[in-house]
Amino acid sequence: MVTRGFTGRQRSPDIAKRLPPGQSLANDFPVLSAGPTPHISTEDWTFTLKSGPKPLARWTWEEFNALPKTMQTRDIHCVTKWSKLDTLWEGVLIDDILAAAGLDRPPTPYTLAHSYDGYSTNVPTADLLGGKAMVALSYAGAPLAPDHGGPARLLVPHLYFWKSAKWVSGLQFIQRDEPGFWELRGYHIYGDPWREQRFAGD
Ligand SMILES: Nc1nc2c(c(=O)[nH]1)N[C@H]1C(S)=C(S)[C@@H](COP(=O)(O)O)O[C@H]1N2
Ligand SMILES: [Mo]
Repeated sequence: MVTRGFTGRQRSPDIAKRLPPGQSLANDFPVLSAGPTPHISTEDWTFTLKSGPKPLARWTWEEFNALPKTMQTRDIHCVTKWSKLDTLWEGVLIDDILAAAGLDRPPTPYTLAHSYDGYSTNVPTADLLGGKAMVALSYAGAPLAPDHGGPARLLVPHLYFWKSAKWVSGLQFIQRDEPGFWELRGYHIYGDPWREQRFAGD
Protein backbone atom coordinates (compact mmCIF):
# COMPACT_ATOMS: atom_id res chain seq x y z
CA MET A 1 0.00 0.00 0.00
CA VAL A 2 1.29 3.39 -0.96
CA THR A 3 0.33 6.58 0.84
CA ARG A 4 0.54 9.93 -0.91
CA GLY A 5 4.07 11.28 -0.45
CA PHE A 6 5.41 8.10 1.07
CA THR A 7 6.50 4.92 -0.64
CA GLY A 8 7.51 2.09 1.61
CA ARG A 9 7.62 -0.98 -0.62
CA GLN A 10 9.16 -2.10 -3.91
CA ARG A 11 12.27 -0.02 -3.47
CA SER A 12 15.52 -1.14 -5.00
CA PRO A 13 17.55 -3.11 -2.45
CA ASP A 14 20.21 -0.42 -2.02
CA ILE A 15 17.55 2.17 -1.15
CA ALA A 16 15.91 -0.26 1.28
CA LYS A 17 19.30 -0.70 2.95
CA ARG A 18 19.48 3.03 3.57
CA LEU A 19 16.14 3.16 5.41
CA PRO A 20 16.44 2.59 9.17
CA PRO A 21 13.83 0.28 10.77
CA GLY A 22 10.27 1.65 10.67
CA GLN A 23 11.09 4.49 8.26
CA SER A 24 9.49 5.31 4.87
CA LEU A 25 10.72 7.52 2.05
CA ALA A 26 9.41 11.07 1.82
CA ASN A 27 9.52 12.71 -1.55
CA ASP A 28 8.71 16.18 -0.26
CA PHE A 29 10.47 17.90 2.64
CA PRO A 30 8.00 18.09 5.57
CA VAL A 31 8.24 21.02 7.98
CA LEU A 32 8.07 20.08 11.67
CA SER A 33 8.32 22.77 14.33
CA ALA A 34 7.09 22.94 17.91
CA GLY A 35 5.96 26.57 17.41
CA PRO A 36 5.76 29.31 14.79
CA THR A 37 8.73 30.01 12.52
CA PRO A 38 10.86 32.81 14.01
CA HIS A 39 12.17 35.27 11.45
CA ILE A 40 15.75 36.21 12.28
CA SER A 41 17.43 38.74 10.06
CA THR A 42 21.07 38.06 9.24
CA GLU A 43 21.84 41.55 10.59
CA ASP A 44 20.71 40.46 14.06
CA TRP A 45 21.96 36.88 13.84
CA THR A 46 24.91 35.79 15.98
CA PHE A 47 26.34 32.38 16.82
CA THR A 48 27.80 31.87 20.30
CA LEU A 49 30.01 29.10 21.71
CA LYS A 50 29.91 28.68 25.49
CA SER A 51 31.46 26.35 28.02
CA GLY A 52 28.88 26.12 30.79
CA PRO A 53 27.96 29.77 31.45
CA LYS A 54 31.23 31.12 30.03
CA PRO A 55 31.22 32.58 26.50
CA LEU A 56 34.14 31.27 24.41
CA ALA A 57 33.50 32.90 21.02
CA ARG A 58 30.83 34.71 19.07
CA TRP A 59 30.40 35.41 15.37
CA THR A 60 28.20 37.78 13.40
CA TRP A 61 26.60 36.52 10.18
CA GLU A 62 29.40 38.07 8.12
CA GLU A 63 32.14 36.63 10.33
CA PHE A 64 30.51 33.21 10.40
CA ASN A 65 30.21 33.14 6.62
CA ALA A 66 33.95 33.78 6.33
CA LEU A 67 34.67 30.44 8.07
CA PRO A 68 35.56 27.46 5.85
CA LYS A 69 32.45 25.89 4.31
CA THR A 70 31.80 22.25 3.50
CA MET A 71 29.19 20.58 1.30
CA GLN A 72 27.68 17.26 2.34
CA THR A 73 25.08 14.93 0.85
CA ARG A 74 23.34 13.06 3.67
CA ASP A 75 20.26 10.93 4.42
CA ILE A 76 17.99 12.36 7.13
CA HIS A 77 15.56 10.47 9.36
CA CYS A 78 12.66 12.00 11.28
CA VAL A 79 11.22 10.27 14.34
CA THR A 80 7.74 10.71 12.76
CA LYS A 81 8.93 7.94 10.36
CA TRP A 82 9.92 9.75 7.18
CA SER A 83 13.41 9.63 5.76
CA LYS A 84 14.85 11.67 2.92
CA LEU A 85 17.85 10.43 0.99
CA ASP A 86 20.69 12.39 -0.60
CA THR A 87 19.86 15.79 0.86
CA LEU A 88 22.50 18.40 -0.04
CA TRP A 89 23.72 20.86 2.57
CA GLU A 90 26.43 23.48 2.83
CA GLY A 91 27.69 25.00 6.04
CA VAL A 92 30.46 25.16 8.60
CA LEU A 93 31.58 21.88 10.21
CA ILE A 94 31.57 21.93 14.01
CA ASP A 95 35.25 20.91 13.73
CA ASP A 96 35.92 24.17 11.88
CA ILE A 97 33.92 26.21 14.41
CA LEU A 98 36.05 24.79 17.24
CA ALA A 99 39.24 25.49 15.30
CA ALA A 100 38.12 29.08 14.62
CA ALA A 101 37.54 29.50 18.36
CA GLY A 102 41.11 28.31 19.00
CA LEU A 103 40.02 25.06 20.64
CA ASP A 104 42.16 22.07 19.74
CA ARG A 105 39.80 19.79 21.63
CA PRO A 106 36.25 20.18 22.92
CA PRO A 107 36.01 21.39 26.53
CA THR A 108 33.32 18.90 27.69
CA PRO A 109 31.88 15.49 26.66
CA TYR A 110 28.31 16.82 26.08
CA THR A 111 26.79 19.70 24.17
CA LEU A 112 23.46 21.50 24.20
CA ALA A 113 22.41 23.26 21.01
CA HIS A 114 20.27 26.37 21.59
CA SER A 115 17.87 28.02 19.16
CA TYR A 116 16.21 31.40 18.66
CA ASP A 117 12.75 29.91 19.30
CA GLY A 118 13.78 28.65 22.74
CA TYR A 119 14.28 25.07 21.48
CA SER A 120 17.27 23.07 22.64
CA THR A 121 18.64 19.57 22.08
CA ASN A 122 21.49 17.60 23.63
CA VAL A 123 24.16 15.66 21.75
CA PRO A 124 27.36 13.97 22.96
CA THR A 125 30.14 16.25 21.75
CA ALA A 126 31.86 13.37 19.89
CA ASP A 127 28.75 13.11 17.68
CA LEU A 128 29.34 16.67 16.48
CA LEU A 129 33.00 16.17 15.51
CA GLY A 130 34.97 14.30 12.86
CA GLY A 131 32.85 15.74 10.03
CA LYS A 132 29.63 14.31 11.50
CA ALA A 133 27.81 17.63 12.00
CA MET A 134 27.65 21.18 10.73
CA VAL A 135 25.86 24.47 11.09
CA ALA A 136 24.07 24.44 7.74
CA LEU A 137 23.49 27.70 5.90
CA SER A 138 22.17 26.31 2.65
CA TYR A 139 20.00 23.44 1.45
CA ALA A 140 19.88 22.11 -2.13
CA GLY A 141 22.03 24.98 -3.37
CA ALA A 142 19.90 27.83 -1.96
CA PRO A 143 19.97 29.76 1.33
CA LEU A 144 18.19 27.76 4.02
CA ALA A 145 14.46 28.65 4.04
CA PRO A 146 13.06 30.05 7.32
CA ASP A 147 10.67 27.08 7.76
CA HIS A 148 13.62 24.68 7.59
CA GLY A 149 15.67 26.66 10.11
CA GLY A 150 17.15 29.54 8.14
CA PRO A 151 19.32 31.51 8.42
CA ALA A 152 21.18 28.58 10.04
CA ARG A 153 20.44 25.18 11.59
CA LEU A 154 22.41 22.41 13.19
CA LEU A 155 22.66 19.29 11.00
CA VAL A 156 23.44 16.00 12.77
CA PRO A 157 22.16 13.58 10.14
CA HIS A 158 23.20 10.31 11.80
CA LEU A 159 20.73 10.99 14.65
CA TYR A 160 16.94 11.50 14.38
CA PHE A 161 16.20 14.88 12.84
CA TRP A 162 14.91 16.49 16.06
CA LYS A 163 18.63 16.72 17.02
CA SER A 164 19.17 19.06 14.04
CA ALA A 165 18.16 22.27 15.81
CA LYS A 166 16.64 24.84 13.47
CA TRP A 167 17.34 28.59 13.94
CA VAL A 168 20.42 27.65 15.94
CA SER A 169 21.91 30.45 18.06
CA GLY A 170 24.82 28.60 19.59
CA LEU A 171 26.38 25.56 21.19
CA GLN A 172 26.96 25.19 24.90
CA PHE A 173 29.50 22.65 26.11
CA ILE A 174 28.32 20.90 29.29
CA GLN A 175 29.95 18.36 31.62
CA ARG A 176 26.97 16.02 32.05
CA ASP A 177 24.27 15.07 29.55
CA GLU A 178 21.16 17.26 29.99
CA PRO A 179 17.90 16.67 28.10
CA GLY A 180 16.74 19.33 25.64
CA PHE A 181 13.21 20.31 24.54
CA TRP A 182 11.97 16.97 23.12
CA GLU A 183 14.18 14.84 25.35
CA LEU A 184 12.41 16.40 28.37
CA ARG A 185 9.10 15.43 26.72
CA GLY A 186 9.81 11.74 26.26
CA TYR A 187 12.07 11.49 23.23
CA HIS A 188 15.17 9.33 23.55
CA ILE A 189 18.22 10.95 25.13
CA TYR A 190 20.48 9.87 22.18
CA GLY A 191 18.21 9.12 19.19
CA ASP A 192 20.03 6.65 16.91
CA PRO A 193 17.62 5.83 14.03
CA TRP A 194 19.43 2.55 13.27
CA ARG A 195 18.68 1.32 16.82
CA GLU A 196 15.17 2.86 16.66
CA GLN A 197 15.79 5.01 19.73
CA ARG A 198 12.60 7.05 19.35
CA PHE A 199 11.42 7.37 22.94
CA ALA A 200 12.98 7.15 26.41
CA GLY A 201 13.39 3.44 27.16
CA ASP A 202 13.65 2.30 23.48
N1 LIG B 1 14.56 25.27 16.82
C1 LIG B 1 13.86 24.17 16.49
N2 LIG B 1 14.51 23.18 15.88
C2 LIG B 1 13.86 22.06 15.53
C3 LIG B 1 12.49 21.88 15.82
C4 LIG B 1 11.83 22.95 16.47
O1 LIG B 1 10.62 22.90 16.77
N3 LIG B 1 12.55 24.09 16.80
N4 LIG B 1 11.87 20.70 15.48
C5 LIG B 1 12.74 19.51 15.32
C6 LIG B 1 12.08 18.38 14.75
S1 LIG B 1 11.08 17.47 15.79
C7 LIG B 1 12.33 17.96 13.47
S2 LIG B 1 11.69 16.51 12.88
C8 LIG B 1 13.13 18.78 12.54
C9 LIG B 1 12.30 19.13 11.33
O2 LIG B 1 13.05 19.87 10.43
P1 LIG B 1 12.34 20.36 9.10
O3 LIG B 1 11.15 21.20 9.51
O4 LIG B 1 13.38 21.12 8.34
O5 LIG B 1 11.91 19.12 8.37
O6 LIG B 1 13.59 19.97 13.13
C10 LIG B 1 13.97 19.84 14.48
N5 LIG B 1 14.57 21.08 14.90
MO1 LIG C 1 10.59 15.47 14.60
